[in-house]
Amino acid sequence: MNLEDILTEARRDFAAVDTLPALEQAKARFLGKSGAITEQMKGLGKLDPEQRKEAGARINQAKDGVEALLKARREAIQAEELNRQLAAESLDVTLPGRGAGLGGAHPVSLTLKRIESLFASIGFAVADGPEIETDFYNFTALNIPDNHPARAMHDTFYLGDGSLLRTHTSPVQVRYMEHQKPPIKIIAPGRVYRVDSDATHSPMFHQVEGLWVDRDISFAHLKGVVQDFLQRFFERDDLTVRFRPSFFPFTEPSAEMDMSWNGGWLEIGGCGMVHPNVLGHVGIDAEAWQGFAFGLGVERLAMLRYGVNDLRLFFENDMRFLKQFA
Ligand code: 2NM
Repeated sequence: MNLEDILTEARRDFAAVDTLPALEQAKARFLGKSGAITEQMKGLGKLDPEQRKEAGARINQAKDGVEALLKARREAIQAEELNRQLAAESLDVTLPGRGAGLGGAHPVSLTLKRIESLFASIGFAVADGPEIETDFYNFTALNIPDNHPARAMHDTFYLGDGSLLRTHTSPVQVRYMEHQKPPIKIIAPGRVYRVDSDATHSPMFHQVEGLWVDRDISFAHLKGVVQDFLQRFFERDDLTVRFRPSFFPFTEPSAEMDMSWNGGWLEIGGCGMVHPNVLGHVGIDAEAWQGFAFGLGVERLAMLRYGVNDLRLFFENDMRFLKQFA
């Protein structure tokens, strides 16, 4: 092959490839160990010195030509690859965004808000306090002494350092009574924790407890407050409540509360007159003051109001469920 043809062929072969590895293979056909240029070099030995010098110069010139073609093609391929990459990675910053999804309050939060506003309308303030509590506020101050079997009833999460997750919101009321003189009229809504987890129990759930301490507060006031609340909460004027005798260490007497529901009765919470020992712990004279207290389950109220049949739906955070409350 003459040098002219080699250059023509190199130009054509280099133009035919469009990747760097393929270009390297094409290069070998001209500059490799048995490439066309290399073969030309090998032929020089057969020439006499005069011809060899001249032929050598022409071969070197052709070699420079091939290398120049190679360099130009290599740079072109690199530029093409860069352009391809830039095109693939490009993004159109002028495209409209997807838009922010509109969220909504969780049904338990909606229920807490409704509870707070209904109690606020009859003069109850909202109190809160720590979810990590001491043994004293969660138990002792509530007339549940050390080693009392009532502590086992509460399935407490202990935190190792002697603190615990509150099992009810009563410690909020204890702390409030420590610092506020009667009359006291508060609700304490919030998270509470118990070692309990199955279809109808969550280890974290919400309670709202109410407390009204004043002179001559009686069970009749308790019944009036709770019945009025439930009637307004469920928007049912004919709703009634009844009490069944029960026991809590922090109230005496104590009762379970039922409300009328679809022709029957549904247990809805517990209540009682605050035990004189509890008032004593916070320095309130039980001869001069009486109080009632009650506790309601917030998820229970939310399930009944919204017709939710499985407690676990409140904690799974499935968007198909939550969207229905937006
Ligand atoms: C209930 C049932 C009965 C209650 C008692 C107190 C406090 F702190 F005043 F003593 N707060 N809440 C109470 C009483 C809670 O829940 C089922």
